[in-house]
Amino acid sequence: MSNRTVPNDLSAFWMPFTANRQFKKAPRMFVAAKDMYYTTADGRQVLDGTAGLWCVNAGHCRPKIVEAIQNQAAELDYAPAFQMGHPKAFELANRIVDIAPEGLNHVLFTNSGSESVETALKVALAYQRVKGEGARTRLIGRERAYHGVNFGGISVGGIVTNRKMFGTLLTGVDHMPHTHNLAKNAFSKGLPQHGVELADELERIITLHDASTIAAVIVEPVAGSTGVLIPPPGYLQRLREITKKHGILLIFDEVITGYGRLGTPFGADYFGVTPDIMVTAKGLTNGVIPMGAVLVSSEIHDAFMTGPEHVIEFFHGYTYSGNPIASAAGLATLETYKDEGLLTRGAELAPYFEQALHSLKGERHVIDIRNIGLVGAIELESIPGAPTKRAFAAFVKAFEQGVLIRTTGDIIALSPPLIVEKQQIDTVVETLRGILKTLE
Ligand code: PXG
Ligand code: PLP
Repeated sequence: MSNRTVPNDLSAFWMPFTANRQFKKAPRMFVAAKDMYYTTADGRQVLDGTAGLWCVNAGHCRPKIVEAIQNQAAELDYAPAFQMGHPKAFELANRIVDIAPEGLNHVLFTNSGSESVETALKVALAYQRVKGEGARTRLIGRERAYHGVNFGGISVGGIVTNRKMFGTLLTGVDHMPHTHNLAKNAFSKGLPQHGVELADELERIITLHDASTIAAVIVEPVAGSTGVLIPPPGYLQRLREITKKHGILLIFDEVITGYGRLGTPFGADYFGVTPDIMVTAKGLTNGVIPMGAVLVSSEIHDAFMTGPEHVIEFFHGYTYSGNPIASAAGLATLETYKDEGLLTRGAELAPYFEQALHSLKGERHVIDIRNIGLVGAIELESIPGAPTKRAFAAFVKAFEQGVLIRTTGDIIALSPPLIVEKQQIDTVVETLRGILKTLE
């Protein structure tokens, strides 16, 4: 009994990726949301410049999604995920395949991007083994990559703060270089021109280990969490050619780039490159109910469907894989995207968004501006000896002035819901312009 808390005590919840002591001294709380706006605990409206955490692509509290969740909770709350089914999980898998790049025909459900990454890596390793290529155990990621926070994901990931505390991670992992090059590519509009040759680093790694030891390569088509790193033209095509030539699977982690963020249904569509496995989450359910989906090619799926029919083909899954309420939320989300053309709306708005963002060139501390689809980044020069502080100060000021942005290091990232209007893009940019003039 001695550890009972008072109702509004903030200490029990150890918050994720948050400076807990700083936050709890001056909490920032949302209590409601509608469409493009949050409402704070003190009754202010805050324009959502980040779609929550890159996930609320259709905007907040959309009626169809709310209703689908309410109805599903009252009709079938939970069904066992193993050796049992319910119709909506199958229906949702079909709807995802309908909008996915040609050839990605099968779906495994998870509860997050992190779980989707683990699932994809395990499918890749197991696939090589069922094909009689069990020596292919190596996984190749990339510097500065974010693939969630579980052990596989941080092993192939490349963000040092997310890795260094956690021991030896997975063995047999190598990393390609990231594609960020401020010296050559600063203030590029859309894809930066320099750096396609960085894809050839994969050939170097293959020469070092031999292709016969490598199972898969995983990359984000556009690296999001690390601060929006956009690949040069031809880079992903070249990764596709190299992986194909060597029998290595290519995994796209589309947790951020999926479901319309780049102005196309998936990043694969934007770049015209189809991977063997595609990792998704976030926008699948508009962020409302945790859910992820991993798409795999028929070739991969069919390789498992051999052996006796009573034997489980793939020993993997979660208590909540294809959960009924998550499935209902996913179906209503995909319907909302379709009804409102949201999977391609980003392409119409991208030129306006690009122009608005790049109008901040020349403001104090700004050393780069990047954009693709409805993703933008403004990189600030760090305060010497105090990285992250300048951008974080901008984040707090923006929140106080009614705009939600996201920062990582000294990079401001923007990814508004895909329902954003031009005048709301202006509000975000003009608020930032004012703040940049006042930053230390
Ligand atoms: N892969 C990628 C490419 C991601 O961006 C994950 C996996 C993990 O998903 P979950 O659902 O386990 O968080 C992500 C998540 C940010 C930010 O502000 C980015 C993510 C999550 C939270 C914050 O950059 N990306
Ligand atoms: N830990 C224990 C003790 C479990 O029984 C289970 C699932 O049955 C798990 C972890 C995994 O949980 P989930 O399926 O929700 O990922």
